[in-house]
Amino acid sequence: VPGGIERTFIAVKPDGTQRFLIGEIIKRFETKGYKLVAIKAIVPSRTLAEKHYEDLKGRPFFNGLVKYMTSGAAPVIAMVWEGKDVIRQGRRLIGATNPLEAQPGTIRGDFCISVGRNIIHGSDSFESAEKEIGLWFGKSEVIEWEFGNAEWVTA
Ligand code: DGT
Ligand code: DGI
Repeated sequence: VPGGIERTFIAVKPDGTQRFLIGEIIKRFETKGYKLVAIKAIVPSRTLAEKHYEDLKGRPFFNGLVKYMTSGAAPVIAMVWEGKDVIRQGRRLIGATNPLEAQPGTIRGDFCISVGRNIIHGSDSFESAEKEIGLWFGKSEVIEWEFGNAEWVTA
């Protein structure tokens, strides 16, 4: 439901971790007004990465994408963020998949130049958010908590 409280899966990819962008990315979601309800550093298995990207199976870049996500050269920082319209707003904060089309001011627009090293992932729909949160996190890893200042963020 647009306007509703949603959860989305956001991941800093290994290139974002290598480039010291974890804090910057967390800061953008946090200062926007979203609530971090789960986070972990993880080197995904091949199975997890392939399930995560199953829609892209058959694309010429699929194997390279899975290899880059699973290499272990740096962990993926997997997160769940919660708040009003966070799925669509998250995609807006992230910017277009291809950094050439990502507007300056967006995460990809500000910090990367290559679609194959675009530093961050964000769920693109309610359905993919549900699927991805379930793939990357167990139920007990997602923490329910309330902002003390909620009325100053949402009205
Ligand atoms: P999303 O939001 O993660 O589902 O991705 P979209 O909606 O931005 O893009 P989608 O699902 O239509 O296409 C998947 C990815 O595949 C997209 O990021 C760009 C890439 N892609 C799409 N068409 C082509 C193509 O013809 N050639 C290549 N190399 N890549 C393509
Ligand atoms: O949800 P997004 O990450 O914005 O984009 P997506 O789900 O369409 O694609 C997933 C990832 O696949 C994307 O972040 C980077 C990679 N990718 C997409 N298109 C290409 C690509 N990688 C390469 N090397 N070349 C592509 O054309």
